[in-house]
Amino acid sequence: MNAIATSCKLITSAVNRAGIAKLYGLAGEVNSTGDDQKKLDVLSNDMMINALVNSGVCSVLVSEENEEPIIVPADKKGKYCVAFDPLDGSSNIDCNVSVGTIFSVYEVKEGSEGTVEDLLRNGEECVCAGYCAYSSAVELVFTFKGKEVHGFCLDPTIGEFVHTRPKMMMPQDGGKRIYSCNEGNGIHWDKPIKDAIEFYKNSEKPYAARYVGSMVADIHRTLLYGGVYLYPADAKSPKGKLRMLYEGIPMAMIIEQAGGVASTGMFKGKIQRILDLVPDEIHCKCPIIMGGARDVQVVYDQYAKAGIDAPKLL
Ligand code: FDP
Repeated sequence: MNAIATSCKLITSAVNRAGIAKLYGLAGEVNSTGDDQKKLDVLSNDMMINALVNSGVCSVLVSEENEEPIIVPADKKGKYCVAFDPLDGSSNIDCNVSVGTIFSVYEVKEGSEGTVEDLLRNGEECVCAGYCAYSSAVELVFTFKGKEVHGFCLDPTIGEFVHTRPKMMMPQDGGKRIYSCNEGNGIHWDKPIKDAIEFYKNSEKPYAARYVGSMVADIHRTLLYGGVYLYPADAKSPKGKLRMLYEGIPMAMIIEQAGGVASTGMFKGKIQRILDLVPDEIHCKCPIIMGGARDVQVVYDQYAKAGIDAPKLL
């Protein structure tokens, strides 16, 4: 956690200086003075790998930015495996909209030397999950398996994360009526998802639409205000868009441990709990419907109307 917190501070500094230090743009570009320009997410990835490898407590790292897993050298190996997206929300980076870091942590299995198999396991076996939101303030939110969710705000005057949100819980009355999804994908959605969105819009108290397009920002708002976040499977993307190991599972663990619901919606023929999924490869995807029970139930009701077996949450 120290290595992750340090990485988040380093990334904060890079995000804050990105415009001035010319960190926007594509990796591989050469800037006006002929120096290699480093894209912000490549830089964030390098800093996170460096901090985690040198922490001495990790064996295997999986990053959104690296096709292959990173196996930590024997002299620095430890008992944890970390999957992360160093800078999530890449389409928002260059226009200074909120972005974030997401991570999940697993323990190396007994007798294992530390291989990718240590991460390809049921979401229930994740021991720690969290995210850091880089926005008007920097907030680190995490939880350990079976424990409460806690939030920390980075105090820039002392460079430390201060415990500002103990025992975070989603609003238990459902909170604000907000639905959050990329409606531009609506044409590809199945009927129950289309009907659920129509329900939100046309209910007696119509819901507000809010979609930043950075998962960390959208989930952070859902956690604090309530509502529902959806990136469902659809005809174009039958597995959804978001990555299971460093988006779906960690956010599901946080939402559930804060009293919410984290579902795949209809995925591979049935409605599943995200934390029951087992990734079949490190960068695999899963659909996501997560938020308060009141609002996830709306989606389940539409599935039930379509004759699909759907849970009753309320
Ligand atoms: P991005 O493509 O900008 O990296 O991780 C993927 C992600 O961002 C999420 O952070 C975000 O919620 C989602 O994709 C946005 O996808 P759409 O642009 O398709 O809405």
